[in-house]
Amino acid sequence: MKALLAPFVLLAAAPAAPPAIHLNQLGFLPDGPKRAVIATDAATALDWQVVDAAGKVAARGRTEPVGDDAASGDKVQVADFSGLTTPGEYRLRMAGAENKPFAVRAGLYAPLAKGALNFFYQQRAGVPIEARFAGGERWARPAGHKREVAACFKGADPRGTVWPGCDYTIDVTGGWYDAGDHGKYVVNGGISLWTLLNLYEVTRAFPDGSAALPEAGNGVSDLLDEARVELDFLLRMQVPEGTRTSLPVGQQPRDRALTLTAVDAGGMAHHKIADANWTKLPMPPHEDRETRLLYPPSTAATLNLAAVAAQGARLWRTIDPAFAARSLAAARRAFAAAQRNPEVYAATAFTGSGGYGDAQLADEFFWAAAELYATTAEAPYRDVVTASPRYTDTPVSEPSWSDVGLLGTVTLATAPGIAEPVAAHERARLTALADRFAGERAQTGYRIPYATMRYPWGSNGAILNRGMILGAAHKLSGKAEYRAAMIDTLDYVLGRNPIDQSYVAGFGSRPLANPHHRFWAPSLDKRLPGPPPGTLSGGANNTAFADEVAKRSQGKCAPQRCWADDIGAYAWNEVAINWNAPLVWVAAYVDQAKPANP
Ligand code: 9MR
Repeated sequence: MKALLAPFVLLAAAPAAPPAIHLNQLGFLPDGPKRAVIATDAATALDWQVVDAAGKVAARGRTEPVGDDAASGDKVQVADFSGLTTPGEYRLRMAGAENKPFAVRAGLYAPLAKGALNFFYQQRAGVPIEARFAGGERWARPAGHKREVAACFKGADPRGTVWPGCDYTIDVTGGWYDAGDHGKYVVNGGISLWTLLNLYEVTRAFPDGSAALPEAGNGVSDLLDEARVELDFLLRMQVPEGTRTSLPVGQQPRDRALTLTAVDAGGMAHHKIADANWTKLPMPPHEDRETRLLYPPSTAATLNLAAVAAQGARLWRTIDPAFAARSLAAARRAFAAAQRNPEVYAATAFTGSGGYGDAQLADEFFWAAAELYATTAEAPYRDVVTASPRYTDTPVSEPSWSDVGLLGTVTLATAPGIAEPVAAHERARLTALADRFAGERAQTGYRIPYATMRYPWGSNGAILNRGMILGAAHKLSGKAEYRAAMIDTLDYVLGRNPIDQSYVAGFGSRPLANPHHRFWAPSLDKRLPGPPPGTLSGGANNTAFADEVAKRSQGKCAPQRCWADDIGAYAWNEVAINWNAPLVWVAAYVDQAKPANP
């Protein structure tokens, strides 16, 4: 008996792996939900305690077992301590595990929102980045691409299409660099700018003087000041009136030279201004000596310009009427140019920059028409909206740079002055989508409104864009559930994920440190700074193992684990304006919103 029992006792006594506690490393709002997700092999519920800074137990309870979660590869349980509302600094303890301290505090998200907005200042092209606005000397740098007067790509591209070039140059100085590269893309500038402008429309966040910007104190909202940097640039990207050039019309095979047709391209927008060849890392923007070229106009870029220029026109109408009028005129011209050239798909064979190619433009037409309608109340724009297939479909996913119809929906549902049948129609579609997202949480182990096994490039941006949709729905209804589900998106990016990672630099106990960026690159050159606080990583991606770091994990990582804090991991760990923008939106909205009160 003794002999049999001994090994059994040994086995039972072998220490089980302690549970891994994952929670928002920044902390929780006193009146917000508070949940940790626990990865553990334990078969039964675990007792937990929340202890305060003095070691006193402030809350206790038992976890709720959830089970195996395919997106993380974890077996998970949930500890819910939402009942803890007293501000303080706490730790969560259970079964021999304890996490780093987190806060319960009102105003928790104000610094995050401010940092996330400052990312856009730091990405500005054409102006020096000053220590006093950038958070310190280490982030200061001379102006990059200080005077950018560019010519058009001319000659054969790598797939043999021979482009005519153009007989003009354009001064396209300014705007924001897209990401870790120095391209400035109209598609992607559009959704990013829209997101900041929409945050202004919905919340009036960042009044004058509240952000760290050269323009703070000028009497205009700091959010509008930052947004105008990009809108000024996008307006410059418009093709001069009367320009005839040859462009690819219609869907064409992408593996050979495109057939070009002569068209009137006046009023269209160049797709991008970017380096002719990829530059190596690191590469502070002011040291970039690569040739910069304007790439051919596309219908998608043209509609991005139309949408945000129209949106800007209504927001600056009383603040700067001349600018608003110029913006609206540009939007009208762009929309007309897109109607004249509805099928010029972006050419993507060029080297040196990202493609942002998109074969579906119904959503861009819908979005641009929606913004023009919201600004002008004119029937022809309204008719384009209501005749669009994007008006009657049932949205099931979040907006993205290639799928922008929902941006129009948010505008039509929330902006003043929209005719009631249209506004009501779009409110219903928006809240149905928010309900769907909120409901998806129950299908996920980490309790996020994002139930999928396919994490795309920039999944953190996708998840936060769901947060933005939930926020717009909360603004309309005041439903506490929408705010709670938005907070779930912040909880995820700030550490409630299987790899215990805060994907945001400067926030949380394990923050982002080594994004794919040409200036924030200390792992390549110790003299260069790390990412400034508020910079968001693209996040887990199990759908495109494009870089060398990612390739090593192909077929080996659960979706939420396909990520590394490595500068070489550009498919996982790049930063981008379209991902940081919804972080600003969600953090600023949650900072303002009361649980059941829009
Ligand atoms: O965000 C873009 C993603 O959806 C695409 O799959 C990917 C590959 O084409 O490109 C991403 O955008 C990159 C852009 O092309 C260039 N600047 C950096 C962007 C973020 O990685």
